[in-house]
Amino acid sequence: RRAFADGRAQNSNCTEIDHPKILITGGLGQLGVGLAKLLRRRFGKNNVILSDIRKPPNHVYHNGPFIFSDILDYKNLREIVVNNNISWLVHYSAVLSAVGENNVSLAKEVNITGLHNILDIAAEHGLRVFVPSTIGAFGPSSPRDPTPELCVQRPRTIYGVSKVHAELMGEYYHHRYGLDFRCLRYPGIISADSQPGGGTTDYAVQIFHAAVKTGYFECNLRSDTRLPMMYIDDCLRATLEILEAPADSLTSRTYNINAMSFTPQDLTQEIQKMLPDLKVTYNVDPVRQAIADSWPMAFEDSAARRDWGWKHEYDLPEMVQAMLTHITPGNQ
Ligand code: AKB
Repeated sequence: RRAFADGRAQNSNCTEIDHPKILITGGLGQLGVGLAKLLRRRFGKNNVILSDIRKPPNHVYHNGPFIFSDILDYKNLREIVVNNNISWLVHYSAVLSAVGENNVSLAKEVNITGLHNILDIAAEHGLRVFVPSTIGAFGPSSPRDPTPELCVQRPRTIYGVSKVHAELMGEYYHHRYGLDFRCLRYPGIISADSQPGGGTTDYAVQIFHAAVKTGYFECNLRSDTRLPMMYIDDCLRATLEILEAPADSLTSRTYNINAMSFTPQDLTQEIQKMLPDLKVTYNVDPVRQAIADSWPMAFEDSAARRDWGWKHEYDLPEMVQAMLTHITPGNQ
């Protein structure tokens, strides 16, 4: 079932690269719907299939193809790839850091077994595959300010361990089978229209909704916890850029990408410039705090800037402005 040939010769067809047929797994998480919108604008509505195991809200059905796909069901996944002539796969299904610590077996299943299915099917069918990694792939023994591309990676969460595994497996399949594996290590992503689920950086999204709705927010990280963050538009554009980058421009298959770093206190002060009545108190969650204390404070991303021209557009003030423009009391 898992045997596949060297994928190097497959998918070299120019038409497939110019007009890829793309499958996004875990499509109803924080990033899938936004990425589908961006990719559909670029490659055509019907060439981007969003998938998940949950039933989406109506607007998702209206915006383009959506199908059921369970990454733990190898046959189902393979059928989807074959029946839809998929050439690129964006693998967004994952259990995030805080939820993973509460359910290690689920995280192992989704983040490790699910990834194996994705890589095997991608190698078997010569797909280009994008898998996000994260600042969470580093740990307390990694240099934290800034964290370089190549350094000690000994994360202390199952999420981080599974993401290091994904980086290594993807790179191994690239060298062993010619799999076109591409990976970005995302910072915490800040988005207005979609909510993150179960991460350590979630506070940086929740604070905006609370600020607009009630003017009060209880933060579960210490006020001085500095972490790398990125506005969703930058994250999705980076993803499109690495997907489209010519293979010969890539000196690595896994890149850090960086935009800004801030603490809850910095973020509060920036939001208070527009919403001066915002009040923030702190009630630290020890699990999340221990995770955050082991993660990078800032990310070094010169390789992405050099190899494929990565450049972020949103720093803290622009991000706060964009978030408060999108989140109004009516669209909570
Ligand atoms: C999390 O907090 O778990 C994620 C991440 C930084 O990967 N947002």
